[in-house]
Amino acid sequence: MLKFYFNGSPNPTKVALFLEEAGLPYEAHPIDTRKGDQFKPAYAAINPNGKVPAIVDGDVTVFDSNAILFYLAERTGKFLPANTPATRGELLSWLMFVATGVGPFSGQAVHFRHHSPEKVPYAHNRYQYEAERHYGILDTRLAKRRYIVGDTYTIVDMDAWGWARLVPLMMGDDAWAKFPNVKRLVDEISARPAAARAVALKDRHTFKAEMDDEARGHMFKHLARKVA
Ligand SMILES: N[C@@H](CCC(=O)N[C@@H](CS)C(=O)NCC(=O)O)C(=O)O
Repeated sequence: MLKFYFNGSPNPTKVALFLEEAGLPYEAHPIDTRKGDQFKPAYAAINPNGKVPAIVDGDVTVFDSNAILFYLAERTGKFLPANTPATRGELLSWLMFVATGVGPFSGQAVHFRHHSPEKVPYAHNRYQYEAERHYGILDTRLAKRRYIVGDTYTIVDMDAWGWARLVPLMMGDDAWAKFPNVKRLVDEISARPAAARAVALKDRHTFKAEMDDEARGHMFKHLARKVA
């Protein structure tokens, strides 16, 4: 059976959404990143990047949420737009936009807003600005269309949903007012039974809740190093 390595954070949760939507049977393997499970040798052999999510599907191993969504969509033929060259171009463009822009900038915006041990106004401003810019692009895209690519719900919507659910955590409680169309899509997806199951998956396991020195030691290894 497909093995899914996860915790309750945004990147694994979008993969959980796909697995639940597609009805694919899977074994859930918790990786407690606040306890350092991501660096254990058995998991490092699956994901050398030391992050979640990853999957092992028979003799196929895939890490990175975006790669996994694409792999699973191609493997099952589900949640892809119509297969025309033009739509494929859009699919790849928007998938990579989420993978290389929305995801990383969202992560850094959350980091410098909530987790940075020192206040760094320049970094905070840069990542808030870039997060806002990326969600603004998605919002404009969604102003005239129901889904990000094609006419149907696809992996690109799932990909964006993973982080977009956390817009208020990322940019403040009133941030949704700036992105009404993204909010509409997030609300539509979150109302799906598969999304409720994906979000609830983390509750079947007890993950370390505290972001204490142990957790920071595992997740923010740069703290132990001073670069020139
Ligand atoms: N590009 C990767 C990023 C994965 C990632 O940053 N995962 C976070 C959780 S959302 C993680 O594992 N953090 C633990 C750590 O940094 O040690 C993906 O989309 O899967």
